[in-house]
Amino acid sequence: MVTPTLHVFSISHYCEKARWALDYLGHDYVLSRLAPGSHIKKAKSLGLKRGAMPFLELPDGVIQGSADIVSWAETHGAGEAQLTSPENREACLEIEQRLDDVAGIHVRRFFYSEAIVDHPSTVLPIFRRGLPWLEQLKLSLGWKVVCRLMIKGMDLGPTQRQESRDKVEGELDWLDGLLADGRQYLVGDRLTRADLAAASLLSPLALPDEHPEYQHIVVPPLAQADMDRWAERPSIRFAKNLYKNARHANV
Ligand SMILES: N[C@@H](CCC(=O)N[C@@H](CS)C(=O)NCC(=O)O)C(=O)O
Repeated sequence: MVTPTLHVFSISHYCEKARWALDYLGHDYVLSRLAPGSHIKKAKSLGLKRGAMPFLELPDGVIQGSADIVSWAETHGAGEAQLTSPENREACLEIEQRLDDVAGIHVRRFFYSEAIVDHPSTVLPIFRRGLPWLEQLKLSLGWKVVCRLMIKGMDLGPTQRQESRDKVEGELDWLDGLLADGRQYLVGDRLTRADLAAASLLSPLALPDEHPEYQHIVVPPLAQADMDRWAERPSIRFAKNLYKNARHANV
């Protein structure tokens, strides 16, 4: 049997969600870190219309998008572990979808609106992490262009930073509200994909020690000040705890 390949950007929290699900459910897979630009070529070579990462290359096709990869990981699980039950699946998917559509997008825009716009050289090392040396070289030479495309593609800037910061705060309020009754997991009494989604998509704010890629990430000063303010919020503590208890890094 051919081992699946998970194609990722090292920095991407959506990629981390898919990777965590594969790890948690005991899948054997090859991790392929790609550089921005090369990811589009790879996606096209696999017959995908868009480059959006992550995608999982299988012997008989390709699955794009973290939620669909988590679903594949669930139905093809190697062991006993599960990330939903028939009873809670709908509730988990609803929470995950909201996290994907709001927190995921605005955490990223909040971070990049400062990091890529004002401190682009600090972001290059994490994108270069684990790439073959020739890819590292090409990425370093093309970094200015990549940053320009990211600024345009994700609509980054100081006003946008503030807008996304407000959205992030709103989503932290929502999660804090869910956690206010002292529950250990977002849905039911066992870890589910809703928890994985929350923890991975908040990981750029929580920076858990167990994150497989963020050990040397550089946080720009405005983001750091917000993250210091948010550090004791239940949602951020929840993300950190989940990493500590359920993320066994596969670096
Ligand atoms: N909802 C999607 C979001 C995927 C996404 O936005 N991926 C970004 C990286 S964080 C990407 O690959 N952007 C580059 C592109 O689309 O070409 C998922 O959960 O996988």
